[in-house]
Amino acid sequence: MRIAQQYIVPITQPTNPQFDETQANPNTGTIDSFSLSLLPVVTDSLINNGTNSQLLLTNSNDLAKIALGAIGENKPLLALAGDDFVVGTILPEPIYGNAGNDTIFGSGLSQTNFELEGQSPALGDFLSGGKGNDVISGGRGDDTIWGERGSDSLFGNEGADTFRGGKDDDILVGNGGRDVLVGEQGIDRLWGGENADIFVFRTEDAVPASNYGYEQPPTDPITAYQSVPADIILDYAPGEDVIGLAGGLSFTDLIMYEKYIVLGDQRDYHANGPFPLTQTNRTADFQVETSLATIITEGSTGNILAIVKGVASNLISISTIV
Ligand SMILES: [Ca+2]
Ligand SMILES: [Ca+2]
Ligand SMILES: [Ca+2]
Repeated sequence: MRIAQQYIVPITQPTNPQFDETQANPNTGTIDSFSLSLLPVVTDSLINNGTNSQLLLTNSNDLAKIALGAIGENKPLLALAGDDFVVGTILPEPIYGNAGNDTIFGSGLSQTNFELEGQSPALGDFLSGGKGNDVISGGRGDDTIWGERGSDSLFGNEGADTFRGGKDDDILVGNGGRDVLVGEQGIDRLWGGENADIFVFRTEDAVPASNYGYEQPPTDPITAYQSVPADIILDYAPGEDVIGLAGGLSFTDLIMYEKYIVLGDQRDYHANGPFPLTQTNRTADFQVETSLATIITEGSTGNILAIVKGVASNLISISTIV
């Protein structure tokens, strides 16, 4: 399923070319009024703490656009503490946000319109959010994106990307390419986007089934609303996407059943992608949606491994991941 174009880069267009660091809001991924072209360009010579094996930013809130070739496979960038805003280049780069609510773009961005620049490289970036609630976009290439601790929003963009959400409740959006999405701990929302994607689940991340869902669509959805208890796939494409079982689980260990679930806020569970991070004109009116869902549980415990929105159980393809 296609993810809307607006999710490719979750930041807003700058309205004022004047650079003003205080206007940046790495927590939400928004930039209110500075131009990307005025971001400090990070090169070897500008880094006091650099060594031959790594580049270090500071423990404050850093804004950094990496110079082409300044880091690479054997020389990662460590943003350290603070809410950092880091933009990489078209080359494959390892970037660690470390502590703080970081915003990381793996590929270069055009300086004028925030579109992805350059051609798709053969190799992708390794992007790690570390602690804190991070916003990470892979850009072009086959990226590896780890949210780690905190409620992270991870966007693969183009290429076959591999995600690990880590602890806490994350948003994983694969976009184009054959992506591998692993939400890990917490209640994660998963969108594969275009192409055949693999959603991976493990025994240790499963949650107690409680009494989730209904046998028939509730007559009064507002009062029937239940919060989602486990990882949920919002755009599963039958015949394309696959559920991958890790950690020794196999198809015979599963029990799958169908329920009607009442999702709220509906806008957070739309098949086309999450509510845009930068869209602030969200009104207070709470919206619910009733949907058929397949609940995938571990037979021995009854724990929920995953919820698949809008798809009957006989249309779901299961595969064991070694
Ligand atoms: Ca940081
Ligand atoms: Ca994080
Ligand atoms: Ca997670």
